[in-house]
Amino acid sequence: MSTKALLMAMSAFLAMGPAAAAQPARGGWMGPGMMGGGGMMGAGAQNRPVTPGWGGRILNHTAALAYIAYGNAHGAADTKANSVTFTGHHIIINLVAVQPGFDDQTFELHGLVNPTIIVPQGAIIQLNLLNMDYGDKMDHTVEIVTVPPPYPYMTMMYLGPPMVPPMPELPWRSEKNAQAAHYAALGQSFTASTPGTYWYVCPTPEHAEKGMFGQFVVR
Ligand SMILES: [Cu+2]
Repeated sequence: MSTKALLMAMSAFLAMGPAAAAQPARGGWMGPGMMGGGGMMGAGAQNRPVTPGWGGRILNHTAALAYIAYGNAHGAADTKANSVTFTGHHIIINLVAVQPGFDDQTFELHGLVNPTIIVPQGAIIQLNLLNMDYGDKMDHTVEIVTVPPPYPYMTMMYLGPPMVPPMPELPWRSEKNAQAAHYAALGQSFTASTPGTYWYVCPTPEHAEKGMFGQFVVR
């Protein structure tokens, strides 16, 4: 399979897999007070390394690198502004949680840390997350909210109704050796219907407090 075909398969894999299907495409931003039912799994499903059957996708290291390559090949990165700007109506964002070589409690895209993500109003967004982190309490997920930073330790209590609810927590990678490890990935789809400045945030306790968030702009 060519690299391009692999990347195409990868995006379709995340976009259309059962894990994504478990997170139904949403017709627009969630309204105030609508928390969405699919966001959280039971507490027992959190804080553990990825195991088969965790409920989402599992990528090996090669597939994880292909996921990153796809993410870095879409959208226009501006290193100075620390932003990635997307155009078009169907947008796939392959966000990474703690890519090897980057600090704890960060998101990566295009090799940028917590970049401002800019999308056009009305675009259908496939927001994917790959957790490459390793270690106790290094499960991560992402939600999009209107509440600006700074965030407290118990971020989730503070954020209020999200515009895009969190996906289930993605467990940390299966083992310390990054080449041999397996990685959790999930995706969900929504429409960026209302212009404005939002934040994408990891709601795991302490993570946003430590800086795991970025701006998400719809314009
Ligand atoms: Cu996190």
